[in-house]
Amino acid sequence: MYTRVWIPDPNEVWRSAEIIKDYKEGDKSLRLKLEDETVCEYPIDRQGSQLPFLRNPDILVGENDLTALSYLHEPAVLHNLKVRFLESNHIYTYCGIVLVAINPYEQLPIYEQDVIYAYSGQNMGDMDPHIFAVAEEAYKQMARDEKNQSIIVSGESGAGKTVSAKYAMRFFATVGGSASDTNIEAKVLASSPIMEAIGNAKTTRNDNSSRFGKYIQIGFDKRYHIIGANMRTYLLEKSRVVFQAEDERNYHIFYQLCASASLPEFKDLSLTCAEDFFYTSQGGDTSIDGVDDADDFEKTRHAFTLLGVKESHQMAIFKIIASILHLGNLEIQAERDGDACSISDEHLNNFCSLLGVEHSQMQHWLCHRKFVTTAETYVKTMSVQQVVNARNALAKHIYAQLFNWIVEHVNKALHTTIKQHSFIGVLDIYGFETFEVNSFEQFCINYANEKLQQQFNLHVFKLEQEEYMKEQIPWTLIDFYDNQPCIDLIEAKLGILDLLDEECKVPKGTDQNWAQKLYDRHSASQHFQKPRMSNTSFIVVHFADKVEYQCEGFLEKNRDTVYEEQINILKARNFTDLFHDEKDSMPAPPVGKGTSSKISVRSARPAVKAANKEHKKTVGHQFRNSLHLLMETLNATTPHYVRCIKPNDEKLPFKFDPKRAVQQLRACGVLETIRISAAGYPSRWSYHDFLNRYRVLMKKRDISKNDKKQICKTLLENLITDPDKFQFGRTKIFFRAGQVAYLEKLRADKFRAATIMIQKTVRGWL
Ligand code: AD9
Ligand code: MG
Repeated sequence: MYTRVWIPDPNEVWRSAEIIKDYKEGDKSLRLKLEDETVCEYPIDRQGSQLPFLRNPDILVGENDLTALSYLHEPAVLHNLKVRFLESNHIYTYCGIVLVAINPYEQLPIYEQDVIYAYSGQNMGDMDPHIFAVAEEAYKQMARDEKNQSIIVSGESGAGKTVSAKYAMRFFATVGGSASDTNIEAKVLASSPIMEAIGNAKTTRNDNSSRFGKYIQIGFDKRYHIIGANMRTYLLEKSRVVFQAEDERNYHIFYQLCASASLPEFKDLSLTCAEDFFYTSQGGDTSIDGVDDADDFEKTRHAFTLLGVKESHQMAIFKIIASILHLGNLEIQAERDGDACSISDEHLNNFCSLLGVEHSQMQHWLCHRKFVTTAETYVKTMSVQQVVNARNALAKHIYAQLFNWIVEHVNKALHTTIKQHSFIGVLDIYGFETFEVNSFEQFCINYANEKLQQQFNLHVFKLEQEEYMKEQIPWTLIDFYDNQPCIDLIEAKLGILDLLDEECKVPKGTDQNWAQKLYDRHSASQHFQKPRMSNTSFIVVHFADKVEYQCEGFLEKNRDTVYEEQINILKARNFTDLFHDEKDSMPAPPVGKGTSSKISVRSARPAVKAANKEHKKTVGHQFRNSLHLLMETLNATTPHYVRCIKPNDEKLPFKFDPKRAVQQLRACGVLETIRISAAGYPSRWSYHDFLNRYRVLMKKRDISKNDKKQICKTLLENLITDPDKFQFGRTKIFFRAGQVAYLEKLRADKFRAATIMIQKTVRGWL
C-alpha cells in the first residue's frame, strides 16, 4: 500500500495523491500518482521539510469530531467537512469544543419540535452533532455546574449565525418553558422579528443581513425555567439609513411600512411605495425574492403587540419611520448667491407634522448653522452640500435613537422581578469582513472579532491545560498565537483608536493628519503597514487576514456629529424620550419646551453636539467600552462556540467551494484550535475504546489479564518504540499526531493476513 498525501491545488485547495516511489534523504522530488492516474514529480527541498501532508486512514474520514483524526491539518479538516456535507448532507461537525455549521441553503427536516425533545437530556457524544446538542450541553452545564453559559456564534455574512442563534433560542424556549402562564418564552422569541425588522437589511451577501451585533441573555430560575431575558446590542450600521449600495436595501421596516401604506390607520403618514423615497430606493431594487413586506409587517406588529408595546407607541414608532423617509425627500435648492439654500415642500410639512415640531424653526436650522466664539455667537447659511450632510446626520441620529428606544422597550417587556438564578447568553455578532473598500465600520467589526478570537484562543488553551492536569499527564508548554499585539495596536494608549480620538478633538483635525500620525507612530509595529502607493490608507495585519482601511471619513464617523439646534427642536417637542443622551436611562420623563441645554462658549466652531459637549464619547470609545464589558461577561460564563461557514457565494443548496471554505476556516480560528491541539496530543482514546479496537493486536495471554490499563501499556510499549509518542492519563491514552494512523495500519495488516489465512484454509478444504 502506498502512502497517500495531500498536495496544494489552485482550484481544489488540496488534492489527493499517492507516493509511488519511496522517499530517500536528499531527494529533490517525490514521484506521485494523482487520482486521475497521471504521474508527476513533486518538488521538495533537500531537508524534506516540505514533504506533503499525510492523508488519514479511510475509517477516520466522515468522523463527526475532527479531533478524532490522526493527522490533524488543513487538508484533513477540509476533506472531512466536505465528505460529510456532500455525501451525507451533514451540515454539523464538531471540532473539539467547536461546532462547525455549514449553511445548506435548503430547509432541512432537522429542526422540528420532536428533534428538540430527542436532543433534550442527551449527552453530546451520543448524538449527531447539532446546534440543539450544543444548546443542550449549555443547558445541562448551567444546571450541573451552577454557572452562567454563553453560546458564541460567529462566521462571515450569510454564513448562518442568526439562523443558528434563533434555533438555540428555540431550544431553550422549548426545554425551559416557563411553569407559569406568563408566556415569557414566546415573548423572548418575539424579540427576533422586531430586531430583524429594524436592524436587518438586504445586502449583496445576505438578503437578511444583521447590521448590528446582539448578545441576548436568557434568564432562568432555580428550577431552570425561563423567567425573562435581556438584550445588549452593538454598533448599528447607521450609514445605511441614508445610503444603500447597488442591489442593497435600507432596513426592512421602511419597506414593510411602505408596503402597508394604504391601510386606513396609516393615512396620516402620507407614505407611498418605497420607490418614491430617496432613502429606500438608492439600491435600485426595493423588493427581495420570496419576501412579502406587507406580510412581514403584520408579523412585526404582532410581535410588538405580544411584547406589550401599546398601539399608541407602535403608531409613534411608525410615525418616526415615516418622518425619516420624508426627511430624505426634502427639496433643497441653492439660492441665487450659490451658497444659501431654501427648503420648502410638502415633505418638510409631513416631517414636521409627524414629529410635531415647529415648521419655521426646523426649516431655519436645516439651512443655517450657529457658530460660537469667545466673543459672540453668529449664524451662517450652509451650502447645499452642507445642508444635505446635516440632514443625513439628523436622519441617522433619529433612526439610531429609535433603535435604542425599541431595544429598551423590548428589554422592559422581557424584564422580570423574579430572582434570576442563572442565564445563558447567545451572541450573534458580525463576522470578520473585508471588502474592496474598508472603512470605519469594517475596522470596528474586525476589532470586535480580534477580541473574540483572543477570548477563544485563551479558552481553548486553558481547557487543553486543564484536561492534561485532570488526566495527570505532564503539560508541555505549547506556544500559541496570541493576538494581544494586534489588539494593543488598536486599543492601547496612543493606539489607532486613541490617536483617532485625539485627532477628533483638534479643531482642524483631518483624516489625512491622522493617517500621518499613524505612520509616524506605528510603522515599526508587526501588525501595522503603510501601503506603498497610498498616503490615505493603512493596513492592519489581523489574525484572519490583512485588511487595508481607507482613512477618509473615519473622523466624521467617530465623532458622529449632529447639529445641536436641530436636535433641540426635536427634544422640545413630542418623542422627547427619544432624544436624550445615551447615558440617560430610557424612556426618560418628557421634557418641557425650552429646556434645551445652553451652548457652551469656546473657540469658534460650529455648534455641533459631538464637539461642544465634553462628556459625549466618540463612537470608537463607546465601542471599545462595550466590547470590554462583553468580554468581561463572556469570561465569567462557560463558552460554547459555533462557527458558521458559507459554502458558496451563489446561495446554492449543498454546493461546496473549497477555496471559500478554507478561507473561512482560517479566519474563524478553527485551524488555529487544531494547531494548539495538534501541538500537544491531538488524539485521545479511553482505555476501554482502545482495547476494543486494538484487541486484535494483542497477545492472548495479555488480554486475559484484568487490569485494562496495564494491557494497553504493555501493548503500546511493544508497538511504538518512541515513548514520547503517547502518554497514559487517568482515564485516557493521549497520542501524538500520526500514531492512530500507524495503529490502524497495523490493525489492517493483521486483518489482511488473517483473511489470507482463512482463504487458504478454505481452499485447502475444497
Ligand atoms: V450576517 O453577518 O447577519 O449578514 P448571518 O446571520 O450569518 O449573516 P443568516 O443566519 O442570516 O446569516 O443566514 C443567511 C441565510 O442562509 C438564511 O436567510 C437562510 O436562507 C440560510 N440559512 C442559514 N442557516 C441555515 C440552515 N441551518 N438551514 C437552512 C439556512 N438555511
Ligand atoms: Mg445575521
